[in-house]
Amino acid sequence: MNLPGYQNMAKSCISLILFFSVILSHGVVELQASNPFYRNLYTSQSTSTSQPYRTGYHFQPPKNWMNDPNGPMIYKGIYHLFYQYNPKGAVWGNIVWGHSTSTDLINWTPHDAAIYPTQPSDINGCWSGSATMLPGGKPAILYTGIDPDNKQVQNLAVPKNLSDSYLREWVKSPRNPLMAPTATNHINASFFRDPTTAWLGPDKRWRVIIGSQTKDKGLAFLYRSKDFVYWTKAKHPLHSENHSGMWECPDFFPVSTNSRKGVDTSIIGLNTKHVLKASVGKIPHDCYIIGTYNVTADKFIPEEGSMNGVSALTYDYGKFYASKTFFDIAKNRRILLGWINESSTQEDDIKKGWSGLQAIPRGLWLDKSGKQLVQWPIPEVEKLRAKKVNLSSKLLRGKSLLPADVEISFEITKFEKAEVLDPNWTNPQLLCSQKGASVKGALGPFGLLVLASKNLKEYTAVFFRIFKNKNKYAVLMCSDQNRSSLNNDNDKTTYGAFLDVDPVHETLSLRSLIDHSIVESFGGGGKACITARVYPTLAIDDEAHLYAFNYGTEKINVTSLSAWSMKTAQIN
Ligand code: DQQ
Repeated sequence: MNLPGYQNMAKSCISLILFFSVILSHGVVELQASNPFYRNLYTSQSTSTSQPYRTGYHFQPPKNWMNDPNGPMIYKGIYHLFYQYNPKGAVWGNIVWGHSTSTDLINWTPHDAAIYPTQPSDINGCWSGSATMLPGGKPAILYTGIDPDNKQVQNLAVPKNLSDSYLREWVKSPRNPLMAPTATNHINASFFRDPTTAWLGPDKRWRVIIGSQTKDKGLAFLYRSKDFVYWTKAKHPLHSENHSGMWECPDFFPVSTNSRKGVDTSIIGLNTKHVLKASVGKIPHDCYIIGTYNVTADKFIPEEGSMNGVSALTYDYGKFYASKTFFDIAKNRRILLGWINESSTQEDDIKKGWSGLQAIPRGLWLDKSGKQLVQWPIPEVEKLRAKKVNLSSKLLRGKSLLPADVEISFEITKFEKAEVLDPNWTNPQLLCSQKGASVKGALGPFGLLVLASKNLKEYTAVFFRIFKNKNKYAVLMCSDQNRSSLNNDNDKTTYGAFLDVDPVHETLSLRSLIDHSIVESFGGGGKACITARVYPTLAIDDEAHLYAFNYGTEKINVTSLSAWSMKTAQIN
């Protein structure tokens, strides 16, 4: 079955009063223990219509500001998420480590803040950092503290009580800070932060990298330690790149070359490659480079690519930043967590009393091409799937299917009329902005309209376009937020990515996790991810509809379509 054009679709929508509609005409479808200020940080907040943008299954604290995920780990079968949190308001500031735990990475229980300013070495803030499992299964956290002179320094905290699987209390090292800018090490005290999970070399020395910048060069300083307390800066950074600016929240980990299974951070060897990721503030995106790690020389040797520029490999081409992975030893997988910030104004954030979400945790592995990573929502999220709608009927209807999880696959049989990709069209985001969802093409735009009002005055379009590129075809994936809300104060930037899928021989798939004010989309089975934040004024709750569409001149087959409404997760 092919899909009807936009205008026809609009007419169809108006005539159909459905909570959920898929119009298909051609269908085959976050030491210290007891500072009372940092206790009871949370009072519950309702998710009533006065709060239409709070999520049903994406992690967020009950109120206030949240940014980077910190120190994710699994300890005694309990997953821990710490996060940058402002206990005093909905804007960034007063940063402490919020803390929640989970048995499935989807349902979360809140705890008191785990790490908050108590020492000179973190008196002005406890910024991002990571957890490392020391021998004997003892967790240790390295994090950035802001000292009395506003210098960025690195600190250590360890659990007060190892028999508490919830790791509720943390003790800071009396030797903090362990790593600091000095008169002789040439480190800029404003650009020295976000230690990674440490890895152990065959020489029994720990290594950790810290994000930094020298002039316009982004870099990852390397430190080594025998005891996790005394750290020495290596002569050379692990890696650096001119003109890439500050590298925030670096991450460095091995991936298997022959399996989707995760690899422990300290494994260096056969059948692995290494990934270096940096949150490049000036873009701002989480970019990564695939390469090999020579532990003897302590050098990362990139295969190709960069941390900057339009062709940089990026975890997510929409809103997704300061991410971090951890090795889930219970399920032999590497999990990626990332912060999704708001697209609304600061005034609106203050009014609603909160700001910031976490993406659904994603499994992450090396694609079989060896040239890029693949990400996919952890299967645990599927437990929230409730009512299912699938291809069995031409016109699909049900009660409100929002929040939702939607998977759709497309098949293209005729490519003759595909537009030719201009060699100057190298920037996919720009191309998506120029050729938004309402610009008719040949093979596309086709995809999903989500969080759409009945009259299509509001919708977010996640779609594909196919171009002829020499002897092959290029697939563009876009998320167009232009019509996402009648409120024009929001950032409605259009996002885009080229998707490494051969549409002649492969099915083109799209999955979108739709949750009130977030649309997290995965193209080509997770080869390209785009996350958007949107704030509809009409398409709220039962008035939010979902459509499949094709606004290209050529026929597109929908080979499968499954959509589930999602149960509400316990989120703090
Ligand atoms: N957020 C933290 C920093 C990090 C930045 C401060 C990235 O440690 O560099 O809240 O979002």
